[in-house]
Amino acid sequence: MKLFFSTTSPYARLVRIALAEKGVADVQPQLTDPWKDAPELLKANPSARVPTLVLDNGQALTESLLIMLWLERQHPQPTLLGNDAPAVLSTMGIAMGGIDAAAAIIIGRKMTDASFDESPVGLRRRRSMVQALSRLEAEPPSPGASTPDLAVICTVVLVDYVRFRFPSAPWLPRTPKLDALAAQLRARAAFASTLPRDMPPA
Ligand SMILES: N[C@@H](CCC(=O)N[C@@H](CS)C(=O)NCC(=O)O)C(=O)O
Repeated sequence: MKLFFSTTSPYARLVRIALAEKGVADVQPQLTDPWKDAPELLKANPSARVPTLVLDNGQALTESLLIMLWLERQHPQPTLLGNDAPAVLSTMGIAMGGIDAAAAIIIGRKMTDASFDESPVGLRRRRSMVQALSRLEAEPPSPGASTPDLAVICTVVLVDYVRFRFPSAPWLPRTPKLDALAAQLRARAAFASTLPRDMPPA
């Protein structure tokens, strides 16, 4: 299998962590800047977005949540749904909303410039981030003793992405519990090896 990913994408990081936590090793990582429209990525994914996972039979899976759905079906153990799947998915949805909002601001800046942040839509996305982080800080998901579930994975991906993209934003809430959770999970190779960083120069 081949996984198109970038080092900045929180969506690609979700999939990379999920693959690693499930011990799926037969994946060739293909570092790709989706904004450069690499022909191979465009062929596999008409939206030219990462993550895109091309299976051994040539079928391409796109969209992080769909890739993780396939992964959970294909490799049920260890499960990423924890002991209480609806609770895990509910918390995951909050974190995913925060990731979508943060990514929307970064993409919005590409459409206009930093003024996007304080446009009506930009402010709405900020509010989504603030609300998601505040809700998660009030009830942080518990990492438990074994494989972290999708609520934990998604929350940590959100927190690390926010710190990466919005390092000193004064409008963000303080989230000491979430920061501690992210720091704790960094002890796991799946998390440490995928921390967001700028893409290397082409
Ligand atoms: N809903 C998609 C979002 C994927 C996405 O937006 N990826 C970004 C990188 S963070 C991308 O490839 N952007 C290129 C583009 O939008 O043209 C998912 O969950 O996988």
